[in-house]
Amino acid sequence: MVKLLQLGVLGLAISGVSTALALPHTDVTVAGKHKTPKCKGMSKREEWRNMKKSDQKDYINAVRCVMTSPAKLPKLKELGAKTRWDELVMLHQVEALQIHSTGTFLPFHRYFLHVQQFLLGECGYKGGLPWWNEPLDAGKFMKSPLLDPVTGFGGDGKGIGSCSGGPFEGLMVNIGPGFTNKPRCVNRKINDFFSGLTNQTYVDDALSKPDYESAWLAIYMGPHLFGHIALAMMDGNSITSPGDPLFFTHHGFVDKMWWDWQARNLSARLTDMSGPNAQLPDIGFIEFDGGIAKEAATQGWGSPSAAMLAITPDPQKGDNGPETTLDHVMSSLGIIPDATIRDVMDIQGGYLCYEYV
Ligand SMILES: *[C@@H]1O[C@H](CO)[C@@H](O)[C@H](O)[C@H]1NC(C)=O
Ligand SMILES: *[C@@H]1O[C@H](CO)[C@@H](O)[C@H](O)[C@H]1NC(C)=O
Ligand SMILES: [Cu+2]
Repeated sequence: MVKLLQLGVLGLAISGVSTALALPHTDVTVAGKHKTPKCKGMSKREEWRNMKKSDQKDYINAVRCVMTSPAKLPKLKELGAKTRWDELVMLHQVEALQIHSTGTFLPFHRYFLHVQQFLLGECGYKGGLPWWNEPLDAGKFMKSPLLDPVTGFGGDGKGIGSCSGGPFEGLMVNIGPGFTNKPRCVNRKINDFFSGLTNQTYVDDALSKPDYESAWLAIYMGPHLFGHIALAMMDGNSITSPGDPLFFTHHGFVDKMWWDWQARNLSARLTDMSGPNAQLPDIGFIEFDGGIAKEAATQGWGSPSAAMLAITPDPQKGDNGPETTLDHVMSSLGIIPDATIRDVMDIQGGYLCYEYV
């Protein structure tokens, strides 16, 4: 432990020096400011409370539009998707056992936000995605401007079904919980003990990790998980929590942590990828006891149907083995074209063009 800590401090000291030495790489400047000629327009991801009121409104209206636009993809409609938003949630549901507790967790969710942005674009939204700086609200999510019932994403869930109300009042999500599909309101239940654990201490801990293997695990088991438990979005369900639009601001925070970690040693970390590409049957979700089969019962989410399995991508596609590589192919089940992990390693690499501000 002590050894690791010392190494961490040493790593930071070295990092200051080497950034200065890295100047000859013309496409890399200091501390996360990564300029690349591959991006023409740069999408700005602003922290929610720094956005203009009118931009916040545009974003919420675009989300409502996706939630009320009819589903388009025949295979997803057959499985129960009624809206474009349902298709997005179903993508996360179908692939749930290969995108959580795995090396693909961070790249897939980066791609998933890109898919969400594409769908918002169908509704005419041209702005960037908001992200949520959760440490600012640690221990007091209840009072966060994001949970404002009028100007935010609706509030803490109320009454039967824990509906969030606010801008999503009356809208239904038809995917979930788990591998079942039942219409539900946007719902959540805030717990400010767990929101306290989204504080800077755990963010800093994750950012100090020396390699991707330890970084994804620390992000996943730390701030990512604490935020999910604190919000209990969509019945607190790990498989279909993206039904609640707040999911995407939480995952903006998660994605930014990965990018901030990458930016500390960009030359090495634009290619650092590892970890399993699917859950191990005996382990399942690492945050729960028991393997995949036991969790299906204890978490009450059941198992994917045969029809669902028939459209589930091969988690080893591109990897040709059980280990996640840069060639790993990510699929959105036809919402947008497939992409590889290599495509999303750099948020300004051409396939993606955005910055956190
Ligand atoms: C960046 O990563 C490379 C490869 O792991 C390593 O050799 C180098 O020392 C790292 N630089 C810093 C500043 O940590
Ligand atoms: C974060 O929460 C942990 C656990 O309650 C606590 O030990 C730590 O001091 C907190 N850090 C900050 C920066 O508040
Ligand atoms: Cu997820």
